[in-house]
Amino acid sequence: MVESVQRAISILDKNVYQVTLNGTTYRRTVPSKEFYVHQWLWDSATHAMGLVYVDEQRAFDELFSLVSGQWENGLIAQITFNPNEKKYFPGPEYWGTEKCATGEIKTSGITQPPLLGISFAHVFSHTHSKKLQSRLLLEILPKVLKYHDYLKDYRDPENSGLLTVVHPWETGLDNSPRWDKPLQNIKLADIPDSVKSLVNRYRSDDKLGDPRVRPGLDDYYRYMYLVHLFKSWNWDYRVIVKKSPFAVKDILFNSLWCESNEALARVLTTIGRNDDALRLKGWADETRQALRARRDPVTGYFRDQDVSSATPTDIGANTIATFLPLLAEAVDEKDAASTLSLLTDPAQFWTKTPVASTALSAKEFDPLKYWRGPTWPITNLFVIEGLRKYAKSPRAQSIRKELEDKTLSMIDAHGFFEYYDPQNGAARPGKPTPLGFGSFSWSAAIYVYLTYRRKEVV
Ligand code: 2M8
Repeated sequence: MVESVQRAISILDKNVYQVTLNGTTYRRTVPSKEFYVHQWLWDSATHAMGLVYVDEQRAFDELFSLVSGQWENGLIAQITFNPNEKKYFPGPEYWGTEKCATGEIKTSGITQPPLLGISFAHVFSHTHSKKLQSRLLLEILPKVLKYHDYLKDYRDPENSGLLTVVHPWETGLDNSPRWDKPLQNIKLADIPDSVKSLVNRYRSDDKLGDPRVRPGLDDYYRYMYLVHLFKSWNWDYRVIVKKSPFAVKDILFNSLWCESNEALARVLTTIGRNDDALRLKGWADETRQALRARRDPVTGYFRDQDVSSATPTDIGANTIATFLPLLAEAVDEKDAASTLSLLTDPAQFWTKTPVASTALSAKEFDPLKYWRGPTWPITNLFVIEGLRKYAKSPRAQSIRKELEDKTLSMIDAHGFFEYYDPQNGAARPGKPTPLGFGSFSWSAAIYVYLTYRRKEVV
């Protein structure tokens, strides 16, 4: 264990890089040098949550860099680019967002699940340095709050309590079967040849990674078509949210939104900003209510909704997203037992190395394919923190402890990879199953986080 923590820290150390832009020097951690060579929003939010236990300055730096590319409208992008790297497609030249971020800082044009508020609150409450605490409040908190204003204003224009995501990459679970049907709204025949040939020429994930486990070519055509459309609408999010052919109320994204508002409200209360705290608490409450209504009483699954047309439709795929409402405390006490039974059902999610990202019983389940079955430390982290919320339930707490143990031993035994075979925990290399990219920062950060966090709370 101690040795693994050291190995985790050394991966986080190897994946850091420094860059000076607009006269300021930034230190950031990339997800994996094998492919993901830029800064990703929810990866970095996770890195900071682990780093704060071992290096407060680096946790601060991670967040400082993350908010540096904030757009004028408040958006914090999925990717903040490293100007010196080329291997990732689509790089900065494909987004047409030069006017949106500041000066030399280049970003993609979409966002990712709003874990940032949770990460900020965690880093703030675990930072001992007075100087860093005050820098967190002065230099980072205003930008995180502005990001939340952006999300509420632009992504929930109808004030439903649920934010809309407009790209599978915004969901973080890019290739989840939940998006198969909504993506069918985009007909391949409608995608211009220029977009397809860009993908054909420059796509790199299937060259650097194993094409058998990555999203399909048609998926990539659609991903890049959405980028092309948004660019043609000048990244005007009033238009994008109204017209995007992919528009979804995602359960996972909204559960994190709810808990991020709660977490920030706690920080705001601590520093005496009670009105702001109430505003965010109000958003959390309305989202929690709206999430509750997304539970299908027959199956117990929480259902995402396709809102790209005037008649919203429920999305049927059975995935790990259904456990995220635990984190938002949106699973009523009367329903908690059935959610826990679903989670621990060995025929669905509780595999040898749980939690499978797609139910074993689902027709789309594939133990090796990107977000269609493998176990990911990041989603396990959310399930663990979700179970922690149900403190009064001994069953929830014993499942949580078991999942913490299993997640740590999976990483201990197989190394710090992007994801793992849910049936045996296998990863790369030297294993029969080639999974994901290696030396992965968030697996390392989560290892550190879980190791320390379990010591501080009962
Ligand atoms: C994966 O997503 C990127 C696009 O954002 C990709 O496949 O190219 C996802 O697993 C996402 O959740 C993650 O943030 C990113 C970097 O780890 O990789």
